[in-house]
Amino acid sequence: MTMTLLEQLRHICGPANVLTHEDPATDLSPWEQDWRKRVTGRALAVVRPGDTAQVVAVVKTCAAHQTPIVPQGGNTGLVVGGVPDSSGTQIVLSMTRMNAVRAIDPANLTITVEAGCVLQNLQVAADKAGFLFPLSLGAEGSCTIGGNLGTNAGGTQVVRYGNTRELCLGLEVVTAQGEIWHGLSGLRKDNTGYDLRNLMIGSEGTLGIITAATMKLFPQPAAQLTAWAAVPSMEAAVQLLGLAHQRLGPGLTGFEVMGQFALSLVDKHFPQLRVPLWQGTPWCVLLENSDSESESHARGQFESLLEAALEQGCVSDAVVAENLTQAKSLWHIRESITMAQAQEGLNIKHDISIPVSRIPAFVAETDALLAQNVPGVRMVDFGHLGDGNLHYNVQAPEGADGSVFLRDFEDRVNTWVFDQVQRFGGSISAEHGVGEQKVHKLPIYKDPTALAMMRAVKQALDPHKLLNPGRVLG
Ligand code: FAD
Ligand code: 2HG
Ligand code: ZN
Repeated sequence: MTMTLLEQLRHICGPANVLTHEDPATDLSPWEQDWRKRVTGRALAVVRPGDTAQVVAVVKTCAAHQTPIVPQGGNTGLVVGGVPDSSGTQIVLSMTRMNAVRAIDPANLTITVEAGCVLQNLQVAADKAGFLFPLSLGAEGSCTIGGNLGTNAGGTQVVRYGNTRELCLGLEVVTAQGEIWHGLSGLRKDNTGYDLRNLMIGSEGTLGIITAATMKLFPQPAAQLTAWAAVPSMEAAVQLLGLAHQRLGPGLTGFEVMGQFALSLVDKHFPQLRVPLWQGTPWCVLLENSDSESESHARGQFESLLEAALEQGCVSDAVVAENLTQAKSLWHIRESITMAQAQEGLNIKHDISIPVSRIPAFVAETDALLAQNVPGVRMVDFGHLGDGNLHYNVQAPEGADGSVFLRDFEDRVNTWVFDQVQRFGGSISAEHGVGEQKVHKLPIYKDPTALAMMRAVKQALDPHKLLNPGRVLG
């Protein structure tokens, strides 16, 4: 007697790890709905493998049944890349049971973890071993390292440590054919052909399933100080960034910009967070100085940087956190902008990068363009200015019906913004990825030869479009 697909999947992962709509009491929405609640798909099943061998067996079984697989980690992605479509024919491959720390190699400065390991747990494991794992983002309490690698996530430490790609030394991957690529080398140098690791990173689950990764560790800094500065313009923020690079060198580990309206939303929705200095200034900047010497050295450097900035007029006021608790509160304000914006209502998100030098002109021109075309539009601008990465988000006018605003304006606003990004030599995704959301925009804004090469790679590695179909390349 031949087993059905679901019977086979239950045989591989155990009945408790194959969730379906057959049981009306089972709520699959945590896996079917994206974080922003913009899309709710319907999965044939949510399958939760416990080890790499089970992933192999699931992939082979799905391939035999021509059943598409949507890899999923913490489901915090912001571009609709990790949820199933509405057909009811795709399985969600939830990696969260595969969350072990496999090994720490202190001499090699590496940690090897399974893909479903929650980022915060990875940070804690590194910390307990006396090291720093610097990847840091607002969703770190629930996103997974597999998802971070899948999207090549950025976050708030990129200015010093790079994005997830730069933190990764090796991968274990299950291919669309159900083979295992044992690539957990931990090598810092390996010139034996094409760079498959970097091809997999940022492929958003369309080229292979990452089951484990070897990541870089760093020495813990002796001191970490945080400052919050009011700046009179975006030009001034860029000037401050230059000064911070000059004065702090590799000590500059964070440089975030936040627009006044973005901070007003945090103040409105989370008044207990007590946002400093935002009322009298168009922009605030959050800076972090990590020092390998001592706290007093770091404080001295910070004070002289801020004095110079005040003298030059690129800072109008500033506070330096007195202790770790204050520093954490300042970072918490920054990380609360996404939630505050969600509480304010439906919005259009942009995750763009532009050469830092051109950001002031980009913002001035694009703000004017949007204000002219969408009367009353409210800009929620913030992000990783140190990396030239802005979350140039657009909120509906005050009192407007959010869904009507999206219906009438989302596509046009995207086009206005992306055309500007192209004109300024930027990218339409700096860190969140393409997912389903920007799939129709990629052919417009990506170099055609690059796109053709990407299609050839997809065809070679996943000819039957088993892995996350409809994402990245459509
Ligand atoms: P998911 O959302 O589950 O999946 C994301 C993509 O990766 C999907 O395409 C999925 O198919 C693929 N994928 C997941 N696991 C695997 C795997 N094991 N193998 C192959 N493919 C896989 N992003 C940033 O870059 N910087 C930020 O500062 C940032 N801040 C955020 C703050 C908040 C409050 C929220 C909600 C999100 C934020 N994000 C940020 C976006 C998101 O958290 C990141 O993209 C994160 O890397 C996604 O991880 P995840 O485990 O939730 O992945
Ligand atoms: C951040 O930097 C994230 O906080 C989310 O990338 C950005 O909410 C956003 O648009
Ligand atoms: Zn970001």
